[in-house]
Amino acid sequence: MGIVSPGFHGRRRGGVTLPPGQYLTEDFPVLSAGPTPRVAVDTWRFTVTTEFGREHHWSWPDLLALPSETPTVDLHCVTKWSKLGTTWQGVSLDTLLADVETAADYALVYAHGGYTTNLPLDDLLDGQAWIVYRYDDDDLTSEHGGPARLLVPHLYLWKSAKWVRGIRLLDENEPGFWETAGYHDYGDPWREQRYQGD
Ligand SMILES: Nc1nc2c(c(=O)[nH]1)N[C@H]1C(S)=C(S)[C@@H](COP(=O)(O)O)O[C@H]1N2
Ligand SMILES: [Mo]
Repeated sequence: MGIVSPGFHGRRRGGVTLPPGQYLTEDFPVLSAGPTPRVAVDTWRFTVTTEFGREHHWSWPDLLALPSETPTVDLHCVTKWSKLGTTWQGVSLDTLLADVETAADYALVYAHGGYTTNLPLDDLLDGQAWIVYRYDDDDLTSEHGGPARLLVPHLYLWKSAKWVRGIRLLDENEPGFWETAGYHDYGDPWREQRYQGD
């Protein structure tokens, strides 16, 4: 055998390499563990709480006033669909966390409706994650997490909490909703980390 590249275990389909076990879809499936919460922008607030208990808040106008980015990214759901080349608009977590003093290693993300998901803080930084409010040149629909959701495309899509309302920065890892139910703590699609032990 020759070169082992990151996509080595992926599947080639029409010139596209997908993570192992994934198939391509053109439509945009909706996956929600419960009912779709209707979150109003006039009361919307995003809160980052540090490991010291210090809170940082952003209102909807605060969020829209921050410099935004338009990432085009591939999505990989643990139920095996992948959707390539999706374009979003939102604020990078680098921007949101720029003035947040923290030495935490972990993040626990909170959504309206009670959903949570965890990831290392490093995975929210360096251009890897956004709070997005537009998809495909339209306001984000509530089904897909509007008015705003987290987007962390390098991990399985369950980490991209819809209807996001806050992030707690933690010294110790705390598993979220699916992670507590047996899904992988990290969830790297290229290493096919679907379930605990993968
Ligand atoms: N708040 C919340 N966020 C969530 C979920 C959820 O049930 N509640 N489902 C996750 C899962 S499993 C997936 S695959 C994606 C689906 O996003 P979509 O419905 O926009 O395709 O949202 C993730 N974020
Ligand atoms: Mo999912």
